[in-house]
Amino acid sequence: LDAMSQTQFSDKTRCIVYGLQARAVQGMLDFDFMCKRKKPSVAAMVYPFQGAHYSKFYWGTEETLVPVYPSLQQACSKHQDASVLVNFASYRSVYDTCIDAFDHPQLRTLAIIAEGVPERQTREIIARAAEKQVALIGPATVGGIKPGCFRIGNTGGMLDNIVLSKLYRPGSVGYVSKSGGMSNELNNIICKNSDGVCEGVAIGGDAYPGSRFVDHLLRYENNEDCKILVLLGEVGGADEYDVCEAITSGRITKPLIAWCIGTCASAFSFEVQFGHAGACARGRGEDARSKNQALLQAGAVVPRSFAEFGDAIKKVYEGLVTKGTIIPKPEPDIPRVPLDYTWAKRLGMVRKPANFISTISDDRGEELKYAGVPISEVFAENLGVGGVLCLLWFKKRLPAYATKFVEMVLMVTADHGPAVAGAHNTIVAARAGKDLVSSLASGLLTVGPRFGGALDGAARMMTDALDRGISPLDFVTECKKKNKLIMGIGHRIKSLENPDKRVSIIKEYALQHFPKTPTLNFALQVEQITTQKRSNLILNVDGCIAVCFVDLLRHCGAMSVEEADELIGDGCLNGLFVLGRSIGFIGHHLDQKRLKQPLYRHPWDDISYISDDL
Ligand code: Q5B
Repeated sequence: LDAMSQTQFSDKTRCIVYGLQARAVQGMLDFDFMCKRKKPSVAAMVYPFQGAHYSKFYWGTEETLVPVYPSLQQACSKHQDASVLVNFASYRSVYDTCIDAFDHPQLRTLAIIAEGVPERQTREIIARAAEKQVALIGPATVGGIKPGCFRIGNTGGMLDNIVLSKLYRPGSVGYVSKSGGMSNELNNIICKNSDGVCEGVAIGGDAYPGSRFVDHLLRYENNEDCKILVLLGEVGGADEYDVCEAITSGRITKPLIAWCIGTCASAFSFEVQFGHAGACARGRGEDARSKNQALLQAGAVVPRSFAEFGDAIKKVYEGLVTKGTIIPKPEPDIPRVPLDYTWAKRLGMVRKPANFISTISDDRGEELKYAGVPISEVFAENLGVGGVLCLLWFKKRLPAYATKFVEMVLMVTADHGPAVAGAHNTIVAARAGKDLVSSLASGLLTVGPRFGGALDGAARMMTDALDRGISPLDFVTECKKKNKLIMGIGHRIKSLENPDKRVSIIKEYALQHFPKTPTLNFALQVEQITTQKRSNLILNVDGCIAVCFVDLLRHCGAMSVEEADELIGDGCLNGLFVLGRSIGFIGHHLDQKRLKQPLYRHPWDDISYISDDL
């Protein structure tokens, strides 16, 4: 009782918040700002799962940093002006954190928000708090609010509610309730029927609250700014009788308007358990009707029903104004606190152009979607990697022969041994101790016009010649005249004598399954001409995939020729090689790591050191 009676929140009260409760902390800071506090009420936060760091919050329109510490010990030693702990620890860890808090004498009040705290633990916490003279609010509570001074956590609700209930400036009514939800209702009722709230606390709905109605009412009795007391009790427990005793013994002298919720319980033929753990009449006199009767007899103002609660407050308030006990103060300007953008947007008050537009996937709803297709449907319809690629790259569902072709491309391009440029670089990077992503990136950065990156160029050159209607021979001659290599033609090791099996696989599938293959046919005629010059000037794997893909996109029926050409122009064909070969590069990286290969150094005898007079 002593500890509780010493508790007086002021506009200098500072607290430590246990838990990374960013929304609650922002709400407290917004309240502080509205009340024109000089300093934010939250001195620090405690979060044991990360090292010390800062968390960013708004202070009005500006931004401010609140330090976060891994332990209460550190938070307390750095912020010795903090006297309140707002404990958001869950019911699992709340006991340990409270016991820890009792070792820090600077913490004079603990607000315990967690619901479902085991009753045995709550009773131990209460006993330890009494021993250490620490005031408790909760458990299972939203907390409390002292307009103009201090707000515990989310008490009072959203900012618009704070404004509507005028909680940014003090009134003359002190209330205590069990329920956090009903405390919001009280804020509203009191605001409408008097000059507003002086202080309000929700003690929580558990059977063993850390502080009781009478503790807070006695505090309000001793607070000269508080002229009217309000009690909202409920069915269950006998704490209201302590209040009756305090009135009859003269410890409470200020007018008290009281009501116990749950009078409807008598309409049931059995004991009714209301929402709170403690809200069940377990013995005689614990029902709401008996308690209302006792409060009335003790001298409290008890209306006939909850519907008349506001009228009762108004009557008492007006009486005190007439007597001159309360002198209504002029209303200050309604403080403006900038609305958070997300909230304002939800209310339809603001809009802004987005910096990004994205149309291929959406993770916001219940289920991830690829181009509008829910992921469950992707699996139900067995779309496979090929189908997923078509959704994400082309935003189209392509026919089964096409998605199979995509998968074939990924398979044939997956690797071509350790000697090719990209695999070599991957291996060298892996052996230099680099991580997987770096080795992969090193390999991928070699993909270009000579190695693996000739697909886009091949598609462009062949379709351009085909669309212009020139013959394969004229095309080859034209390129020769312009000294231009034909992209997709030629290979370092593959030739007519040493044919590339990958090319035959791709080519044969396309000829067999595609509706039309004009670009492939054109490229094959070009190959006949170039191989006459040198047998390695074959249609290579890049070239073959490229021309087949042009035919696929242009003639699969899912898009127009223009759409297909635009996709190809945007580089999707080289993307196929990059994607496929990433499989191999990752394999080479893992292979080198598995083999514990040392740093690679190129041998001197494999480098021609040529004198500088060149
Ligand atoms: N000549 C690929 O050249 C290579 C000609 C040509 C007309 C051409 C070359 C080339 C275009 C790019 C291309 C993809 C550099 C290749 C790939 C993936 C890979 C790789 C792997 C894998 C090979 C000798 C004579 C010269 C040239 C003429 C050559 N290419 N004429 N059009 N395209 N191709 N790249 O053998 O008169 O004697 O001066 O750049 O499609 O990267 O496995 O290794 O899976 O990893 O070094 O398959 O063809 O021949 O340059 O000495 O030229 O042929 O003008 O004529 P070579 P060069 P001339 S697939």
